[in-house]
Amino acid sequence: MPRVISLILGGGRGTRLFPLTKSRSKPAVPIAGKYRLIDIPVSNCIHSGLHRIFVLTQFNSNSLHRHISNTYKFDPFSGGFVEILAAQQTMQHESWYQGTADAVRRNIAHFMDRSYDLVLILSGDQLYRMNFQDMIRTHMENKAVVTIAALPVPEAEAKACGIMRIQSDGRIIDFEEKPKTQEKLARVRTDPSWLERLGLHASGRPYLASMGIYLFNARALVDMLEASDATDFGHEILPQTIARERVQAHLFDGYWEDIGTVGAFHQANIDLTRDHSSFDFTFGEQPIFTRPRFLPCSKIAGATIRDSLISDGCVIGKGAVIENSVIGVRSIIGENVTIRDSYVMGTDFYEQQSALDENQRLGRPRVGIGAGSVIERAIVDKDVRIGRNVRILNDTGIVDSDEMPTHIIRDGVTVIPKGLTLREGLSI
Ligand code: ADQ
Ligand code: ADP
Repeated sequence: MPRVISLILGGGRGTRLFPLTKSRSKPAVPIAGKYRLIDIPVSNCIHSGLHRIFVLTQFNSNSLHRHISNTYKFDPFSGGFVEILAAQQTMQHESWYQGTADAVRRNIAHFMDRSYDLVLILSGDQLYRMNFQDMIRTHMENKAVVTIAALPVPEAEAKACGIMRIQSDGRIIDFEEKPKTQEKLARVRTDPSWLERLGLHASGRPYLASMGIYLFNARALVDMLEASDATDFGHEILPQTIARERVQAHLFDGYWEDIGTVGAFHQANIDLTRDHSSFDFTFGEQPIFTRPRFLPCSKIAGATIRDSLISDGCVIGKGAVIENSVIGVRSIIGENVTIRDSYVMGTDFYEQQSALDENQRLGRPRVGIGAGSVIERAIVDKDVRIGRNVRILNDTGIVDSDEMPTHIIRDGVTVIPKGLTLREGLSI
């Protein structure tokens, strides 16, 4: 059995998920009402029997640290751990990781003191289930130096991915990171019927995309990183390695979504509410783990709820209408509130009587969503105070806005940043 260390790339500066990453690191962003992004790759590792995991992130937020230390505990004899490696200023480096390869290079000392055979590198912003043992088998059987997980995608998605061409034995012979021009796309296109013969459902998906999941021979990875100053895997390390070494594709045909932008993140959450959603947190042989909480059942007074997920500890008032939405832990939703196509992340705490009295004295709304408010196509981050009769509708259909004092619109989704107060009657 090879000794494997898993590295989860927990995000660069987090600009694509801003403002969800304004006060927390990307792995700590809450998803699906009661989980955090980091739970997905960590759960996949645990189900694959890989219990030694580092999370590389730009900054270490309180919520990430608390979440990881309260959630992932291993039998002390197993040697398992989930540890955060946050970018930090040293004599040699400015504080930020300059890219994915730079993030790994700057942590070599942390993971190579234990003579691992293989390094599994994962993205922190993807929704999928995969048994990495299958990928390890592909890697070993083909005596590869690097193995890249790959799945077929349509042209619309190809431009945002690393695209490869392979031989019939799975060896990668060409790799183009995010091919933008028609000329580059044509060069890396693969006949779907040929991919079908390899066992993939590839109709209408003529591009074989990298899933951003890499398995490296540990020694080779360290040599590559130490011999160059390349900062990125997709743009530099992988294309350079293909010419010299055996780089293998591990073909994957299941559900996989990159949720690194506000639009994709919103859509992935809303998709979970569908009757036959492609990804399911509830069932399945490999549950996604998260932090256990001691929350009461949700209390719902005569609301109309369709195609929605309601997390633990919510209080939902009379006459509320909730459709195609995800309602996060401890959400307090007033009477006659309407929420559609939205992700309300919930709150970190319940306000006690003294806090409610203080709210009255200050004339500010309580944490939660005030009576009569209407919210559509939005993400309401945690601990937001929304007054009565607030309307979040983006009537004029703005796709991307500047950062406003109350909100920001990204990919047509209105995001209310964590902890903000929206006064009674406000209209967005
Ligand atoms: P992208 O996702 O666009 O493409 P990138 O922005 O490098 O590539 O992110 C990869 C992962 O690393 C993400 O989880 C990201 O948050 C994280 N990350 C980025 N910069 C980081 C930094 N400085 N420090 C720590 N973590 C960082 C990649 C591949 C493509 C592939 C897609 C699939 O480059 O080839 O097709 O993933 O989604
Ligand atoms: P979650 O419970 O969603 O996993 P956190 O662990 O980030 O999220 O949030 C719960 C935390 O919120 C508590 O552990 C506590 O530190 C913090 N918290 C609790 N009560 C309050 C409060 N009244 N004001 C601010 N933060 C609080």
